[in-house]
Amino acid sequence: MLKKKEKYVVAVVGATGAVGHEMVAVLEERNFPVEKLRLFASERSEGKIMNFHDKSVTVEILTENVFKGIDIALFSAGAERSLHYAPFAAKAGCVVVDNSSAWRMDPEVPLVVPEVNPHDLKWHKGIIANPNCSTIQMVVVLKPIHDAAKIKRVVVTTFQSVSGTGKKAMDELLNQTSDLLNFKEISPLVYPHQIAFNCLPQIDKFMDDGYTKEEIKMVNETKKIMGDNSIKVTATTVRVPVFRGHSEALNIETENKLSANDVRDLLSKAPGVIVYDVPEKNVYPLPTLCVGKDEVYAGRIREDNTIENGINMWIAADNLRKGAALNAVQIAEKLIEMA
Ligand code: 25A
Ligand code: L14
Repeated sequence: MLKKKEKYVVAVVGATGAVGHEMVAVLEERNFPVEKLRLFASERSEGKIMNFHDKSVTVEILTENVFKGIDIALFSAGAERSLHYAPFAAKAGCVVVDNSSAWRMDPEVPLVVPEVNPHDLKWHKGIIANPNCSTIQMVVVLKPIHDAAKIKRVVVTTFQSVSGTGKKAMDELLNQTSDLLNFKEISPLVYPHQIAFNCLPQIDKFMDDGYTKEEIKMVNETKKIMGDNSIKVTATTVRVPVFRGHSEALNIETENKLSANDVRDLLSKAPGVIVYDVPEKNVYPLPTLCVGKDEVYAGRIREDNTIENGINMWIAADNLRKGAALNAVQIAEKLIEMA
């Protein structure tokens, strides 16, 4: 459990990665009460300097023994590192907010989006999981709809940017685009196919039933965060040649009737959501719009007349912020509030 203090010793594990960088930026931007910031990565990054509030912080190598004296550690160094190191951190009295998939479905570990289930933070045992980026932005809009009209089923298709995979994937999209425009040969490294000028209906590995792990994550994590196993979710997750910002097409079936205007009204009052929906002026959410923003943008809100109670909408959010770093920092802020 976190003890109440004026300021905290905070660590970012995987600080040099795409999400890690954003974690440091968000801690600074939100003026998180940091007594001391410690940054960890692999030996590849040892000695690198990163800035935090005009101070230089040197990146250290992550080992099992670094966690003594650290109050809060934000992890984003991949699932393997989280599986191995988070228990050492928890044992040393540090509260871990883990951005990987390692602990999310562990029944001993709360999976939290502060706008949806902050109450689940009460039962943590030292490790708290940050959900998958696509799940986070979806549940932020599902929650107010579920509370108002009980969701029966969601059909979601995602349009996910390459930054979710990390820096190497962003380099790959940039290099392939430039090479193809210059009539050069390309050879895919990070993704199984060319990502520039293409769409790949695969995110993460395939499972035996033909779904990808990313699709399964959206199904299971939604039920856990919403605290309701009866919500049916089916997903198709697609990688698109966008650097940053994930978009999703949602089809939502509810128990009780909601008009498109009811949904606009509910979402405009919901925390963390901006209704961005003026079709006659071509106003709808876009990845380019939501980069650097904290909220989930919702638009194209309309009734699905093929079922009794159905709503279609399009949402977009910054996957590195609300989908990862910001949600993790918001969890840490809630922990402080509750301490
Ligand atoms: O293991 P997974 O689960 O499959 O995760 C794979 C990748 O997905 C990203 C993350 O990429 C991770 O490496 N990722 C994981 N969870 C994510 C999530 N929820 C997620 N992305 C979004 N949402 P990343 O590049 O953004 O971050 C990697 C960070 O982890 C640090 N790290 C790696 N091994 C570590 C470690 N830290 C401590 N101990 C270890 N053993 C990593 O630091 C980075 O901060 P780094 O020092 O290894 O890398 C610094 C720079 O080098 C690049 N790089 C990475 N791998 C290689 C590499 N360069 C050359 N060769 C490599 N093999 C990185 O891009 C980084 O810029
Ligand atoms: O957090 O976009 O489970 O490749 C792992 C895959 C995050 C996105 C997670 C990607 C995801 C990532």
